[in-house]
Amino acid sequence: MRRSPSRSIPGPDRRLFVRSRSHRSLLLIALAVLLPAGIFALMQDRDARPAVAQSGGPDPTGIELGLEGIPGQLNRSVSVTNAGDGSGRLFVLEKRGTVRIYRDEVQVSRPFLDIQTRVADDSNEKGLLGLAFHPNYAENGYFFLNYTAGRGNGRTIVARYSVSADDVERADPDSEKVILTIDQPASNHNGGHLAFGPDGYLYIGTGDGGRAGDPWDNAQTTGVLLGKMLRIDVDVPEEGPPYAIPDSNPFIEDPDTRDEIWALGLRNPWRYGFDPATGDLYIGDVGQGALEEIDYQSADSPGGENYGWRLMEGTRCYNPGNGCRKPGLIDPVAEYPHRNNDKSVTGGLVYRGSRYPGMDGLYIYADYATGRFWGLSRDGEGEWRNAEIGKFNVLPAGFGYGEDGEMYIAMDGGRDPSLYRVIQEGVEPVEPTPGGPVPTATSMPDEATPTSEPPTSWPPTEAPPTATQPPTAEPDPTEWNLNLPYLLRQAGG
Ligand SMILES: [Ca+2]
Ligand SMILES: [Ca+2]
Repeated sequence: MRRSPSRSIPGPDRRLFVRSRSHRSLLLIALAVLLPAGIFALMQDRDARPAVAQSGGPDPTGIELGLEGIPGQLNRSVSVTNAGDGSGRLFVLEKRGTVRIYRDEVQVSRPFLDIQTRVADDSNEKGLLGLAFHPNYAENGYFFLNYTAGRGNGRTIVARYSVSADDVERADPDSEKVILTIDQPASNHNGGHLAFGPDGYLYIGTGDGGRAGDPWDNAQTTGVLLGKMLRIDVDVPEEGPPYAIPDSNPFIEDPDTRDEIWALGLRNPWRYGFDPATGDLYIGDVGQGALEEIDYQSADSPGGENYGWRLMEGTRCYNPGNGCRKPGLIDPVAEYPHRNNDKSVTGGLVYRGSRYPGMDGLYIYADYATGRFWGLSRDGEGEWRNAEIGKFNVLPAGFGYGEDGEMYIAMDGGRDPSLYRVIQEGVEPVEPTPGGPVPTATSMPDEATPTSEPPTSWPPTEAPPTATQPPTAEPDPTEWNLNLPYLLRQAGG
């Protein structure tokens, strides 16, 4: 049944602005001192979208990416992010249903959250897939999860959780408030990522529902939430509906289109992210059998983009095989073919750290199956440039920022290390200046897992990767990524 968020709720833009203005001002002052300008931009009032990106970024040609491993035991880690609370901690998602903390790049032994009993990960694309902390987490303790529940086809659940009242290293597993549920018609293509935009709204990427070729035409069907980018307002009164529709959503006047929809025509937007300096959105949309693509949306976009699937796969007609183009379809800004085992794009992020100024403004993304990385940016004329910048023996599953603006990547597969920090090979890093963000000790040091090894540069000791959880579903030959053991063998080289 169609959810009908109360349109009588006052306009979300105005309400949040008024309600939290004083808190926000204090927070902004504190953050202005603590955080690099890029992260600060993310915290701006939602009414003030960031300025449009100036075109021009580093030429990816000639940039050599490096990865520095951060030791720790992770089981199928798929995402990494920070809480924006000044603690400097990293939070890593494990697909089976746990969230783990790294403090000062050292793994804390106890999980932040364990909801394995609620999460169904009985096939490879199911599980605990996305995590986003509320922009005001430091004040309200809220964070949001995207996971699948129920065996078989199952359903997607987006839910809010809270940190414990008395322990910053523990979330309250009983605090779940379900925000949105989407029934899944097949076990694959569940999207899974979550991200707050610079406007303060929650962006939810949904897959087309699954199987191959979008047999239900979900991505182009505007009456369903599958195959879309959704945009909702979670800052609503506790007693009312769990979310509201932003007044500026593009289809609220269209009775045939769900109000939650921000953009459509996506197949499986497994990972996406906003440039913290500009507010531009980059979406990695996993392709069918031929092309992987990066979709782009400028910060000043009013929404409503149609990224083409299943009419098109990348820049080619898919269904129909000819004459698929119709007005308004948006081509990707970069694509790559299935070749040399490249099979599934993991959308990345724009590097905005302070250690490698030569990569400032470079969008970095990867192929999950081969560990090949590319850099993407625009030249002074606004033309997109794309180049391979590295290839590593890893399965890149999710990119995230540390609180200091540096970029981290969670790798699937269960090896130690499975978490990496991005560096620029052959370039001496600019060390953080005193007075920069300082991680705050808020727990006893003995809660941290001692590690015997400092972070190691790639390659680490060559222990073969092990599939800790063989998928139970029969691999569909058209759906390569159900076959994890195969990929792990590939990555093991
Ligand atoms: Ca599905
Ligand atoms: Ca597309």
